[in-house]
Amino acid sequence: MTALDPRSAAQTLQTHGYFRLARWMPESELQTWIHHITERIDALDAKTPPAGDRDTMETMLRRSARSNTIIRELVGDEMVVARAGHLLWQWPHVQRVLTDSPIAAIASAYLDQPCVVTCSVIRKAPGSVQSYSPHRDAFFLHPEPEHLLTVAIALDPANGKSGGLGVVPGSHKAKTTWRVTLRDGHWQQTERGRQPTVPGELVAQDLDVGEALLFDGRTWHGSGPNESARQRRLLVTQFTSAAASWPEDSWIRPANGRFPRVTELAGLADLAESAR
Ligand SMILES: O=C(O)CCC(=O)C(=O)O
Repeated sequence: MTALDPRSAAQTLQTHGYFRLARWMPESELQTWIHHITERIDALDAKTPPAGDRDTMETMLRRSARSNTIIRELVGDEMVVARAGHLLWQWPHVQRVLTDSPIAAIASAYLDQPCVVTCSVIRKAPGSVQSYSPHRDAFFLHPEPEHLLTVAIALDPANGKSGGLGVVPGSHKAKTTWRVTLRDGHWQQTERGRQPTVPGELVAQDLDVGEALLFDGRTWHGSGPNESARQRRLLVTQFTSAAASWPEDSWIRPANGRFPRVTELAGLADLAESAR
């Protein structure tokens, strides 16, 4: 395997808007790593009460912005895990990959002092109709300047059949002139700009277990339902730079005025874990 050059990966991100990262963990380590995350999601699922009658996407997302929780969806006649998050960087196994891996190196080459905004597992159970029409993450997350990097690590095969990701290459270059905020139970358009149309075709980025897709927060991407017999889980993390400022109406806000730098996560994760 050729050694990764983080600066060249960052250059590819700058030019094309995305970068595919080959599996870097040895197979046995990868399986153990995924096993730990699976156990933690199962435990979180077991202790998370069902959504109440008054729950809306807004209340569920806001809760998951303050503490790790589970968002479920109906598949067949069963409520199953659709998302666990959004602070999974508190989990030691996740945190290790965000602080000490090629991902950490590329994030540091792409952003000035990367900070973690959100970290969650997005799960599509077999038969899940959960799909994401083409969008930019910068529609939902509004740092100024638009310093945003999304990293999706495949915990299962993520491909056209299982609801894997596609991107529109080169679509990151235009500034984001349309935004939505979470208000009154829904994502609502802000005053800024007109709703844009997708600027090209999605190109499928099939990922095998342990591979990752990194893309700029302005890169258009999307995914379809899971028509395979296996679950599809992506560990999705959004990074910003320490220099970016965040609006007051951001649906996810840092606890102490700014998002934690990657270099600070270890101490914070210890605190979060010992408080459990
Ligand atoms: O999990 C997926 O397939 C896509 C998720 C996504 O695009 C998002 O959360 O912005």
